[in-house]
Amino acid sequence: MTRNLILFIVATVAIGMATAHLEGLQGAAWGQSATTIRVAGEVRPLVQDNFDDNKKGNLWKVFADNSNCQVQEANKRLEYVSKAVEGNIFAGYVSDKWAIDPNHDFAMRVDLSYDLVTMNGGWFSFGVTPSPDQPRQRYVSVGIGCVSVFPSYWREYKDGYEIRWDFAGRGSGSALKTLYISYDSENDIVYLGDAGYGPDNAWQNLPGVIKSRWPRKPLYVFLGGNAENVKIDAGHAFADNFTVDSGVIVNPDSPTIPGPPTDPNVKPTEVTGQAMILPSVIKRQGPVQPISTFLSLPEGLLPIDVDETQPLLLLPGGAEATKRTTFLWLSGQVVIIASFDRAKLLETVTTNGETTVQIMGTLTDGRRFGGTNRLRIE
Ligand SMILES: [Ca+2]
Repeated sequence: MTRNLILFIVATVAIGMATAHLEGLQGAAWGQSATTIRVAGEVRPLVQDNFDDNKKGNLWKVFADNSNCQVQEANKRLEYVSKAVEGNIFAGYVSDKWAIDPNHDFAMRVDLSYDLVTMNGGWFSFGVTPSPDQPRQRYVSVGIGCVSVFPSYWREYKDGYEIRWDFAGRGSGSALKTLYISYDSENDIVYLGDAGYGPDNAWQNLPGVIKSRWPRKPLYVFLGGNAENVKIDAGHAFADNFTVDSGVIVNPDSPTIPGPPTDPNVKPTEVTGQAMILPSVIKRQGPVQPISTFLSLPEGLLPIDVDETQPLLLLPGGAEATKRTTFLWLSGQVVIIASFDRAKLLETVTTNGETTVQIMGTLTDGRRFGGTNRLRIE
């Protein structure tokens, strides 16, 4: 794309932005409705639950191996109760419609209490799993509990049939401990401990687990108890003050790869920008010119937030950009200028007249971004 054309598009769009809303588009970065979740970088903590409402909010889903154990919010905390039955039975909360992006560092903590002293084992732990429907199949966790009348800290990771664990005594002091999990994404190291975040506070380091084993999987958070033939009554094993202090929260239910959408009137994007598309009239019999697009993203994003390894698409038709340039515009907003061949659009839209087209791409945190505008086919 020539510099003159870029300047022309920029000037045209700058005028258009000042005088009109295109399709009424507004910046709409993804966020949960729960006031406790906020988009990364805006406010800390990102996610917090003190359980003081004594009822499960919309942050969580309940998972339980069977009806012999359960978690329940009571007494302003999350309590685990269990009957004494054979086997190792787990019940807990699993994050619902939110997860942590393993492509960024994160840090989270919780207060745990476990005051039984028994021969058989019982624990309360928290951690992350890439498998929200089967959270006991794959996870990294740390917790406290007791086995062989030995009150202990316990960390574990499981990946299918492979289970690795370690433990350390926690003495006869307070049953209430604050535990910390933090993650160095670049080096793929999980830090677990009871003193704080990072390597300086870690009781244990777990390298090569999260991204090496579960690449690009969003990490669901879980909090829960498990017991091996131990009767645990209410108040003996509980969690409180769960907090994600840093990280990038994603909505894992949204596809992270643009699908082959056919209806651009359906709003498929999670981050909506303003799009301009030139020419505004395409003549089927006219000269075969590329389609040029200009997309400005909501404030707060940076050029490095755009994943240029993922395709930028023009819909309908799904043509990939033949050229694309991303930069920070004078307004402080990210602007993406791109060129597309027109053939796929014309093949897909067979009827002449006004049609809505959309530009769609992906951010490095997995969210999709896009913008729509109208053009006329003749
Ligand atoms: Ca509480």
